[in-house]
Amino acid sequence: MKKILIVGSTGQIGSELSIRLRSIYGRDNVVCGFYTPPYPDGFFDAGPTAEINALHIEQIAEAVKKNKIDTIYNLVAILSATAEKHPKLGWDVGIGSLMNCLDVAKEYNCAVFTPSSIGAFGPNTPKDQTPQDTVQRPNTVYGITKVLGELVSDYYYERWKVDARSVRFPGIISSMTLPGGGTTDYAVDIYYKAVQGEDFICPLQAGTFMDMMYMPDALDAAINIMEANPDKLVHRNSFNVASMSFDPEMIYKSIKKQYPDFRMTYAIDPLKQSIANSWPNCLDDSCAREEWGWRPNFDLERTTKDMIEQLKIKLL
Ligand code: AKB
Repeated sequence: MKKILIVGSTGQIGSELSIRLRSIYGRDNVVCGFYTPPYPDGFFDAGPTAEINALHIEQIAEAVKKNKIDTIYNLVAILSATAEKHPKLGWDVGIGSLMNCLDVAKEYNCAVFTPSSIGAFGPNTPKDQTPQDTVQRPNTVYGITKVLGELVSDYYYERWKVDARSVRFPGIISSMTLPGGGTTDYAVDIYYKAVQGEDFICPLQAGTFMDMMYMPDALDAAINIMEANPDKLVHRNSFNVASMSFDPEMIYKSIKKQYPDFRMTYAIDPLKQSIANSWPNCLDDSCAREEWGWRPNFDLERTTKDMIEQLKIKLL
């Protein structure tokens, strides 16, 4: 049975990944690292926890040693739009947590998952069916940290056999914990507004296509890549994964089927728009499909149905 440490377990992905990992590997085999409030409801009763500032390597090492950890999920990052406003913070947090996790993994023989992102691509990358191996010249600090993360993770594998693997996440849609500071956050916010009976002001132009993914598929991706047979992996850091690509008009129409009176207007956020313009429209994920059997389950319509059901329970 794996013994897992999640560094950054209280954010959008961590709050749901911890529940899924505990359901697979057992409550006591998943240690949730926490640092910044707010903490999810019942966080401290749900299983083992450890206070970890990811920039303090000795705190990660201590949790790994004490709990005999063999797999680290490093989910610490400052998302794209916030990182553009605070580039040094984006760099220090993204690279600091990555290097600390890799160095601890090297010393204690752990596997490491650190998400990459569609943000690891840039304006010169082919926009449609973006290949697995292609130009990666992002023009955001977030994207640069993600490319560096991919390269240095492969380096630790080649040089020291650290079992580092990852996927390039698209925008993740989920109902439990809000994302914060991302370019793709609008695709979560829009559902909250619809369910709360409010109008939605969209920060991105109609026609801005990006890959998106519903949380259950994102969790499958993060878990299945770490369970994949290493003999079958040609790539490691990092795999394109995709399930749906849409623009603001498409998600709006999907929600309007259930809320015919729902209204969306536009007030473009120039920073987010320029980041979105530099990212691909849709990725080719055939390598993930071939090398470790990646298959998503949620398209836009299924995501909309489930998101609205979950948010009605949460908000009404
Ligand atoms: C962001 O928008 O910054 C993230 C991402 C796509 O990596 N959601």
